Amino acid sequence: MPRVYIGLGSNLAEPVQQLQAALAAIGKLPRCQLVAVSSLYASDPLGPPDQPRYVNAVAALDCALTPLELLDALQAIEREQGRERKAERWGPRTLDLDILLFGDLQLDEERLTLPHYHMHARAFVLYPLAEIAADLVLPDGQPLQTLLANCPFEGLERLDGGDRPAVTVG
Ligand code: A4P
Ligand code: MG
Repeated sequence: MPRVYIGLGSNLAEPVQQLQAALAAIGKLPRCQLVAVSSLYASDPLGPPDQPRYVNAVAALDCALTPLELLDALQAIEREQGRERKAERWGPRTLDLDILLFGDLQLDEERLTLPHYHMHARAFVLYPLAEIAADLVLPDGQPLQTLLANCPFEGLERLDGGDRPAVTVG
């Protein structure tokens, strides 16, 4: 089964609880096995600044669904948790579930781009990901540690008070 990484984000209506509810729902997806979850991180909003801070995390899943089946299932969870899609780009949301990586798959389709198009430079994705997959290499051959070395731990706060994941390169 391919190893899949999902980025979770919320900045409305009790974000920590939103992420916990989403993780419980992801844990019940058919033909999938939840294998790891990072700490939760508070993060400064990327996009319009007049919105609350986000809570972000990354989960690892072994998944026998097709990528589009998984996207449908994740969007159903978003809807279930009151996600509204508004015109404003990168505006506040109760829950955002992004498929960051689906094994080594590289895809550029209307509904799905893999790896997720913005993951390479976002601290709120890379640091939680490094907690659960420090040795990961992206499908294009880039080690996660190289991306981390170029992405400052800025505007991020680990909510369990633990140390940030170590960067071993750079
Ligand atoms: N889509 C394409 N590829 C994917 C993928 N790999 N995973 C399509 C999930 N969806 C994918 O997404 C729009 C469409 O992208 C989907 O219908 C799907 O077919 P959306 O969730 O409706 O909209 P969005 O999330 O607002 O758009 P976008 O561009 O994906 O935004 P991002 O990149 O998700 O950024 N700041 C902080 N601190 N933390 C955050 O989590 N998140 C965002 C949203 C902005 N600022 C943030 C955070
Ligand atoms: Mg999204």
